Amino acid sequence: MVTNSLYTQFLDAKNTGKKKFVVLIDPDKVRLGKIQHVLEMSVEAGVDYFFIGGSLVVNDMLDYVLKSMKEMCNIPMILFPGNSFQLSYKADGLLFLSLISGRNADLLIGKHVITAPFLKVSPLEIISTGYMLIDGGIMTSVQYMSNTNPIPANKEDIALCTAVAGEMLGLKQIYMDAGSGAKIPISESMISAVSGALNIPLIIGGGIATPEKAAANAKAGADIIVVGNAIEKDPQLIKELALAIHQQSTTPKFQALE
Ligand code: 1GP
Repeated sequence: MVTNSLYTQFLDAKNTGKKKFVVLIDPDKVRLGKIQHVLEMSVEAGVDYFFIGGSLVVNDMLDYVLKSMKEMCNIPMILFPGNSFQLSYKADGLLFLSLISGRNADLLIGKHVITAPFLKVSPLEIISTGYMLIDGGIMTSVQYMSNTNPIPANKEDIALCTAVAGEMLGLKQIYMDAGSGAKIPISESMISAVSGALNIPLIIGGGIATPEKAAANAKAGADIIVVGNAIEKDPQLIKELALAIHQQSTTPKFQALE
């Protein structure tokens, strides 16, 4: 049961230095036997949220997957839609993504205009999110499907200015993503540069495959870490990833004074 709004939870976590761990579920790749195992491990490990989505969802499994997940656990489920068809009222929230690293007008504002009337009357919590693709050393599905160029991995200044512009435009959080299955995840140095300039939560994902990298990202300033691919391959990783990320939570200053 979600008590606070999801975004309030994200902001509180950022302001108190609590690091959050998100498991990404691609509804297309879900087999219900396996998902049950992933959910059990997630509950045990203290996973904070699920993101549900994929760049290209081929099967119409979304409602069914969400319904089954809800029956099995109460970790909040947030849609991370690859396109406007990936909508279900069975989730708790939706990342309303504007692809601010690209110059594809449709993904900056076009799709949003089309989906706005449906989302306005939906029970979902809509969280506006500046979505930034960073080059991950391989052509990812999201890069191909969005028809945009990612920000080069070594151009920290471009990433920083893009994220700050997103915050100034009023977007509520920034999601920097190297894309699912990225060969090279986003560098700690880029995370640190961007995080230092933002007052809103920073989500990092794409190609994170080890607890060490997840911890390093959190230490560098990521507030929320997303892992999908590595968990699909080895669900046992969930526990180690959760521990590595949560251990990077810092004690809030006011508590340290007590
Ligand atoms: C992709 O950030 C997510 O959008 C997660 O990426 O599947 O590579 O972990 P992975």
